[in-house]
Amino acid sequence: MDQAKQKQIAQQFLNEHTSLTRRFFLGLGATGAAALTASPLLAAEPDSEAVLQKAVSSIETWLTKPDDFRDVSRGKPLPHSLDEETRKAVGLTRDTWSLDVISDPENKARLGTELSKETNNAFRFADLMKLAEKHAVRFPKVMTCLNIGCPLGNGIWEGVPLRELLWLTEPRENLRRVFFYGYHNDKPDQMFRSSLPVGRILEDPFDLPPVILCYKLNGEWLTQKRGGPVRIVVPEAYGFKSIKWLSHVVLSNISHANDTYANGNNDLDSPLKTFAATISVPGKLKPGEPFAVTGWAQAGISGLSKVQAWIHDESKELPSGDKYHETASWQDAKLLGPPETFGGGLAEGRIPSPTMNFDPNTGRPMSWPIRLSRAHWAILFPGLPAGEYTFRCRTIDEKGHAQPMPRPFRKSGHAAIERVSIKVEA
Ligand SMILES: Nc1nc2c(c(=O)[nH]1)N[C@H]1C(S)=C(S)[C@@H](COP(=O)(O)O)O[C@H]1N2
Ligand SMILES: [Mo]
Repeated sequence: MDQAKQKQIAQQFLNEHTSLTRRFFLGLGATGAAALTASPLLAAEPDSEAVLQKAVSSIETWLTKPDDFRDVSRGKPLPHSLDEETRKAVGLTRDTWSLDVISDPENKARLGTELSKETNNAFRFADLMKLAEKHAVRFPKVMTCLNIGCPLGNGIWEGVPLRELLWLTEPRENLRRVFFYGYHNDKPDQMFRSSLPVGRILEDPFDLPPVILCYKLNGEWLTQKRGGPVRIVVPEAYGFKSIKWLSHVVLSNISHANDTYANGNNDLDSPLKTFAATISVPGKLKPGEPFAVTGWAQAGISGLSKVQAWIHDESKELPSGDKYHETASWQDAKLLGPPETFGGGLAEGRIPSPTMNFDPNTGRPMSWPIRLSRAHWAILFPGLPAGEYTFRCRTIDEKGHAQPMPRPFRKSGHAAIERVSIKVEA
């Protein structure tokens, strides 16, 4: 990368982050701000703000640019690597896309009509746009792979509730599950399939956003890489439910999940976990040197009320029988408030209106942090004496459960408490 380009990126980054320290201090609120002036740490250390400023400047923007999502797609070749001509030929452009919505031949659901290429009435992009005029919704969601510890990206997803498509088939009886898959090079062994109970599609329990046929991300058409022209997005689920390059929706009377992800011992019904991890931790410090730690947190299905941190002196033994460190002296970190600009390549940096969780007039969030999305946090520490330490962080969800509970099982999604070593040396 040339220097000018690097400089431009750095400048843009600063624009998105200059308000972060303000977010930190303002977020403390009136009582917090008063406590802050009285804080021995800040009174004694005029450098603390600089320390914090430096640490928060490494925090990513709240939204991720579509191209910056981490990609874990399967397929040989990857469907998004196909050239335009091939994509046209296989229906992976908006003007060539079509979707079959059919009854499962092996577990038949009784439908009034099927929509398919075979009967020349497949569902097309123009049909989707017609439904969108009346039913389009937008919501923020973090995309996270069940098998990866870090979110792939955070976005504003736009689409039409999948139920609107189901109604077009006039379902009558024997419909218990819906499964879906995308373009997979016409090779059965490359098929990547996911499924949901029909009830989750028809209704949105506990005010969750609906399961959607998604065609936009952060206000722009869904790119090939993100699964365009159309993908499924399941708000509360791990990434494997959100099928890319959607080509088939199958209405079935099968009584159990039949997802490709059943292979590999994955927990298919596990919703997004609440958990935290670090972005920057100083690995080496001088004795008495104040320092800041920053990180992100995923607000899972059970919400996020707190991020906590704990520094353990390695010369001391950990109490036995406390595998999840429930009795440790955890300290509350500061959850950063909503940023002034959200990043992610939004046009004019504004959240499109309307978007669930955001005020349609001001474009500002109505509550924070937002469930099923990402949040950021920071914490300042006074200096430590020379020695070796372990920094740990965890979340407390809205029900008061500390990470990694209630499910510490890895195959239900990452929830482990992160550990980072800190060395303090003269
Ligand atoms: N068709 C298809 N859809 C897919 C996949 C795939 O391999 N093929 N991978 C899934 C998995 S495992 C994840 S975690 C998400 C990742 O979404 P992203 O690439 O937009 O980050 O896509 C899901 N959808
Ligand atoms: Mo995944």
